[in-house]
Amino acid sequence: MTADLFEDTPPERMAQPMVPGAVLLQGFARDLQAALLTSFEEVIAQAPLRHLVTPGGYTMSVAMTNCGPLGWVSDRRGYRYQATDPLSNQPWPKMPGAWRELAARAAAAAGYAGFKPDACLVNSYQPGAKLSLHQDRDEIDMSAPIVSVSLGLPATFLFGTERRADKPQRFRLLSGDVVVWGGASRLAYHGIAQLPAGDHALTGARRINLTFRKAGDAA
Ligand code: MD6
Ligand code: FE
Repeated sequence: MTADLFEDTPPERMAQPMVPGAVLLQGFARDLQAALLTSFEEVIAQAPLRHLVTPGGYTMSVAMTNCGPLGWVSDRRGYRYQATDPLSNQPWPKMPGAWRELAARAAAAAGYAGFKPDACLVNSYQPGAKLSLHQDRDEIDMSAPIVSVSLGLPATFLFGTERRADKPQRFRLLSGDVVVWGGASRLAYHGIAQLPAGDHALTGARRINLTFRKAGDAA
């Protein structure tokens, strides 16, 4: 992390604890937004965004794809990580080096040194899309955090506890914000409230989210 990245960000806005183990790094990726979106276009040209079906038979309103050695997929058989894109049976696109480095820097800034993601789930929300409360528990190594980068339209992140019934806290995520999440909060229920209509200078009527994970057991 370099000091000049935050020249115009007051220190108290830099790293906000959300709950124990989870930190909101406001504007951490601000200077990288345009470059991230360029490589986003390259990733989705190789592995198109698609609306996955849940094991229960619902089509997700969020469009998803992946890059990196492993990708998260859902179908009638369940949720899992796999090395190939089921649409092409080819490996997922390479994780851009600048993405991996951003994720590692953000994790370190939040107290999780040595984060080496092997999966990046790419989510695209159009107005009206939402992500219901869920736990991220398909990863093998729960000691690694998850790093989540928001781009484009603002969204409300719902952040609960390990009990689904507990009322979630709400956090507003803006383009360039990074959430790092692990430790005691690693299995907290979370989701994204229905995305309001809007138009963003960089993404138009869309919110893009990149979540970096250590999903597999390879070093
Ligand atoms: C999103 N994010 O922000 C969805 N999961 O679009 C997630 O589901 C998520 O942001 C685990 C950790 C951070 C996240
Ligand atoms: Fe999640």
